[in-house]
Amino acid sequence: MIQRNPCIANIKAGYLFPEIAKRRRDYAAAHPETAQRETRIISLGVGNTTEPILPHIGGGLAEGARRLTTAEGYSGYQDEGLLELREKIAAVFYKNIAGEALKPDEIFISDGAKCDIGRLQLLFGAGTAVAVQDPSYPVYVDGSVLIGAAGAWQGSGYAGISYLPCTAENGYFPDLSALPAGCLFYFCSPNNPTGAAASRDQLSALVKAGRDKGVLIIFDAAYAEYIRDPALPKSIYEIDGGRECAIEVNSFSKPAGFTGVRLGWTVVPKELRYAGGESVNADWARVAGTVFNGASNIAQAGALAALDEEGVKEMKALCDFYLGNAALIRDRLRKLGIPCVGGDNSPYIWAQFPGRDSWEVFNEILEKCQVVTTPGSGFGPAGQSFIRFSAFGHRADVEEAVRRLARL
Ligand code: PL4
Repeated sequence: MIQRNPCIANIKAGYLFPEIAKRRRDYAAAHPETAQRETRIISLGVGNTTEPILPHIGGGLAEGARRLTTAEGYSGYQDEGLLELREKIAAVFYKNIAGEALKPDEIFISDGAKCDIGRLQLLFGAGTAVAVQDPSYPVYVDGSVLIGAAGAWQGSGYAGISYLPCTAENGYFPDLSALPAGCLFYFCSPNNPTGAAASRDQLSALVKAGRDKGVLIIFDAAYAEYIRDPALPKSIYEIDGGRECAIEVNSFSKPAGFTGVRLGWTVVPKELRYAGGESVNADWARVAGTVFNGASNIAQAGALAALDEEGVKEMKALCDFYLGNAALIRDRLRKLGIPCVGGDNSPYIWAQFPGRDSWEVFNEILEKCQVVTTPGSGFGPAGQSFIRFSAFGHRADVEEAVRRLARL
């Protein structure tokens, strides 16, 4: 018989979000009253968009689908993504970057940020030292385990991963002196799950540490369009030197409601080199061209519409809507005396329940309020005692959920 990839044996059973979905199903099965409207379960758990795609962007998607039915408009594989889309992403999302404008061949269209985070690990392989913000989006760590860059679970973390705590004490920004030289460092801003958006000074320190220590940063900017404070950078390339040390992944999922449409992009600047001097950009073109067959043409047509003036307004309106939900959640938690951060430049609120176990608090909120959340410990050891509240939800559901939180 064929041997199993030994790395799979290292990964803990149950990826965080399916585990939450399972607990929700189990609770519903044991409580038939949750089938009633008044007692139904409301999810502030997974960060999944709920609102319809807005008309201009939706029109782009519909027109993209229609064109495929015509002889003049039909297109097949679009491996590296439409040139027009790559140019428009550079012009709209990267107009404030330091130095020269991004070139289309530095922007790779994908089917979403998560998919590229997984594929990017092929560039570095099994021997790579990996560091993460702790807590962080689980894909960085779980993907590293699957590719063999990290070893077995050791009680509170995986062997071979450097967890850099991001806590109330350090303002949810890690101590960069603990960053190992020559590692791959996953950094997310605005952060999932803490909601912290790094300042210009913090990102300048990150870029300096990256360059001084020969660290390659994977900068996850999936929530950049939620930044409302104009002083906060939306891209690592707004910082001088960012192009020499960082790959950036991003997505239309959260600003345009494309979680189910699937469209993202990855920026790999030409300046990026490995220790041996080889081009990371050239390798990524080779790797992505081998294991990925291009994003949906319909999704790309939608993304083009999202980058029109009207589409940009729609993306802002959608993010503002979810930020309105975030404010409702944060204000209610604060009124209840539960310490929390985030929700101002991000759709996540990070709430602390000192001395408690995250899963125990998750269960209590589910049982007393019929509200699903995400336990902070699922994002890393420093997430213990925290709960993440997601602001993705219908307004009426969020209002009802925050009313119920008074039962805690
Ligand atoms: C649940 C920091 C959510 N099944 O949609 P994509 O692939 O372009 O972006 C995914 C993504 C990338 N980067 C960050 C993210 O937070 C996310 C989405 N995270 C969450 O609740 O944390 C959805 C998670 C989904 C999953 O496993 O990713």
